[in-house]
Amino acid sequence: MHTVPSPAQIAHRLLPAAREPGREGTAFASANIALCKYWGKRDEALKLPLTGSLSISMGTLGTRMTVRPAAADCLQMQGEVFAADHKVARRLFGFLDLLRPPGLCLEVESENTIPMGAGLASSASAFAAAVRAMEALFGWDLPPRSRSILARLGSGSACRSLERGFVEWLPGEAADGMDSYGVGLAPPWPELRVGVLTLSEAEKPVGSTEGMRRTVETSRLFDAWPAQVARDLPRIRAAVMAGDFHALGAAAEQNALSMHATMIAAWPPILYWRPETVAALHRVHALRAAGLPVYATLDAGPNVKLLFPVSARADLLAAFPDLLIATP
Ligand code: 2P0
Repeated sequence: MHTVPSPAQIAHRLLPAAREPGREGTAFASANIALCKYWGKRDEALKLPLTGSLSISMGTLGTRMTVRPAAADCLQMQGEVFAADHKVARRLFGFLDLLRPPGLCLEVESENTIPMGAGLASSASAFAAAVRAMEALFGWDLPPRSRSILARLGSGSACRSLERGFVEWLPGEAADGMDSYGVGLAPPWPELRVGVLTLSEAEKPVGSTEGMRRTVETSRLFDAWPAQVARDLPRIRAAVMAGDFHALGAAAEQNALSMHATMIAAWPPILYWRPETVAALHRVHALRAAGLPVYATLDAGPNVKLLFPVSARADLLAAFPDLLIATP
C-alpha cells in the first residue's frame, strides 16, 4: 500500500542537497486573483485542489520578502515585529521548516505593496515570495514546477503567484501532488486592469481553509461545483488565448458567484457578503447595462474585484473613487 508523503518529504524530494546559506536572500511575488476559483481540497496536508483554477497576477501589488540567517527566528511585517508564537509567525516559520536545514534560524522581513486593509489576501504572494527568497539565500536554481509545488505547500493559491500574467493551476491526480502546480498560460493583456473595491474591513468570519472544508462537507450545492469549473475553465482559457474580454469577464463573474452560492448553502452558512458587497454588484451590473465593459469577481471576503479594459478606467473611478487599480 502506498502512503501519502508528508509536506516535508515532498520538499526534501524537490530541494537540492544542503548548501551553505549566503548572507541574505530577497524576492518579490505578485498577488493573484482567480478568474476560475479554487474552492475545495482533495488533500488538506498537501493542499491539493479538487479542481483546476486560473488566475491573473496583480503586477506590482504583492509581497517583497528578505530572509537572513540569525540567532533566533524573528518576523517583521510592515516594520512591525511579530512574536514567534503569533499565528502568522508560526505559519510562516512552519513553512520555512520545509525549506531550511534543521537548526537554521532566520530573520524575515516581509513588506506588502498591497495597501493594508485592502482586503486582498496576501498569503499567496507571501508564500511565493518566501520560496523565491530562500532560493536566493541558498543559491538554488529551482525548476519552475518545483517552485510552484513548494509554494503550494504553504497556501494553495500561492502556486499561482510565481509567474506574471495568466496562470493555470493544474489540479493533478497523483496522491503526492507532484502533478499539481501552476503554469504560466499567457502574458497579461496590456489593456487589462484589475480593480479592488475595499468595502468592509470587518474581520473575516471564516478563513479559507475552514471555509473550503465546511463547504465540501455540508453544502449540497458543492456537488455541482466541479461541473461548473469543468464548464468555466475551458471558456476562460479560450477567452485568455483569444483576447476576448467579454467572454473572459462573463465566465469569471459567473464562476465567482457560483462559488459563493456553494458557500452560502453550507451549514453553518458562509456568507462573506456585506450590504456594501451587494450594492457594489448592483452598481457593476447597472454600469454594464449602460455599456461600460466591466465584470466583477469576489474571493473569500466581502470585497469586490473588477475586471475592465483601461479604456473604462475614468468612468469606473468616477463611479468608485476609492478603486485600487492593478496592471497585471
Ligand atoms: C482562489 N481562494 O482561487 C480562491 C477563491 C479564495 C476564494 O485560494 O487553504 O489561502 O491555504 O490552500 O490558497 C484562498 O485560499 O487556501 C483561495 P489554502 P488559500 O483564489
